Amino acid sequence: MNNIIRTTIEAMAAVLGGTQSLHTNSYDEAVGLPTEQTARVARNTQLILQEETGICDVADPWGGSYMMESLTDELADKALAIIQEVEEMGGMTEYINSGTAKLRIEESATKKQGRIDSKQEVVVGVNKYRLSEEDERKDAVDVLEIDNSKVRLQQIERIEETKRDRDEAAVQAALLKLEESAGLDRSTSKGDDPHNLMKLCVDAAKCRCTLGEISMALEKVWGRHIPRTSIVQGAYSAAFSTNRNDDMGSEDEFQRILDRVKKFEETEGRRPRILVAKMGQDGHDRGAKVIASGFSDLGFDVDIGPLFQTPEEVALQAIDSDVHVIGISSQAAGHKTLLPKLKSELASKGAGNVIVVAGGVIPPQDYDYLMKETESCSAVFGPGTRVTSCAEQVLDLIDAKRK
Ligand code: B12
Repeated sequence: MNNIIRTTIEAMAAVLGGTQSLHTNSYDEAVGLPTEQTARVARNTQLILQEETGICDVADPWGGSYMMESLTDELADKALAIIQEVEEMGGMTEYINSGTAKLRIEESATKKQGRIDSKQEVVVGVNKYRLSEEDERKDAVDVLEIDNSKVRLQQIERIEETKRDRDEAAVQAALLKLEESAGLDRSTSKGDDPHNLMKLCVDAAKCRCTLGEISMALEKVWGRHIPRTSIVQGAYSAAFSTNRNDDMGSEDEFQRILDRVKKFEETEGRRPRILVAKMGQDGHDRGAKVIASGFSDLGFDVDIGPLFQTPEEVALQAIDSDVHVIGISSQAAGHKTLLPKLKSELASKGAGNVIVVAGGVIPPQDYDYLMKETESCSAVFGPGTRVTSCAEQVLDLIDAKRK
């Protein structure tokens, strides 16, 4: 519920800054798709600002405020520094291809997680003023339940129906034009160019080509983008070593885990090893990267799987790398299908002893299904998880297995 207040402040900031287009997220954003009620609250946040406060009647309500003007200046300077870095690398395409854009985002996310976990940055209800577990349960919001197997079947049926009713010759012609245009070695970006890719995509969609077919036509020529997977080193731990005034023992906690990992290495001859993996059609990799970078700073040996793996591929990679733990990051609601599948893949390959933990956007009402009913993972770490405390729990799980 605190998110309603956060969204109001963010929306106000946008309006006061002169935004012309505004989207407000629902307060259950981090636990699932919005329900009708939460979507209405998000929409009404805008309406209240627009129709009850009068802040839209003034062009620049903060104009002349020293604080706002200097913050705006600071923001512009920092943005210009990034733009300059991009230019120096030869433009945005190069910046992306070199992996720098992704790295900068991941660095920033890891630093932010470090600041929150070390309590340098307060998030009310998350790292300060937390409710007891019992009160938290009472305060839980109703999360929209999605039956993903049903949705999958419905989507397959819709695609089959679309394919049945369309003009197949027109479809193939439209896809061929796309492929040809993708193969040209000149720019087609001018709107009146008959080979303009955007225009050809719109034409293809009008013939009812599916998104998969459209992207496959381009993939035939361009191949598939494979993002670099790297760990951001030192960004997470930095927040703990700079927060020396902390009275909550975060630095001690960090050191305690490092010592525990060191001890593990002394007795086992190797460090605890985790494979952080993503399964299914889920492209959200931020949580996985933050966890991988945080665990690495805490002394773990960390492997990262590529995006879009199948449960079988994850099981094989885990066996190949001889990991103690597989950490699955799930944000796109595939957890109830993919985690049980991973468990059976591991069992069928004789690797049922590998510990599986999961994290991400997993509604609390699914925890029992995953941990008890299907026993497909030993722990679930949802949004707001402190990397330090989940690393400790993972070490507990490994220790329990060793005994
Ligand atoms: C950023 C974001 C995106 C970015 C992703 C960029 C990227 N490279 O990751 C973009 C804009 C591309 C995107 C796209 C989409 N998104 Co999105 N996205 C988000 C958002 C706002 C934040 C996720 C995030 O990065 N959080 C920051 C990280 C650090 O937090 P975290 O992942 O929760 O991880 C923490 C814990 O969960 C835990 N954890 C996570 N993983 C693991 C793993 C282990 C092993 C452990 C121990 C712990 C752990 O520890 C972390 C630290 O505390 C969420 C909503 C939200 N507020 O969470 C929606 C959300 C995940 N997206 C959603 C949707 C629907 C989509 C789209 C389908 C939208 C669309 N129609 O196109 C697409 C799908 C893209 C795809 N192919 O998968 C939904 C998913 C709904 C659901 N699960 O039912 C969400 C929940 C928003 C919503 N409420 O509607 N998205």
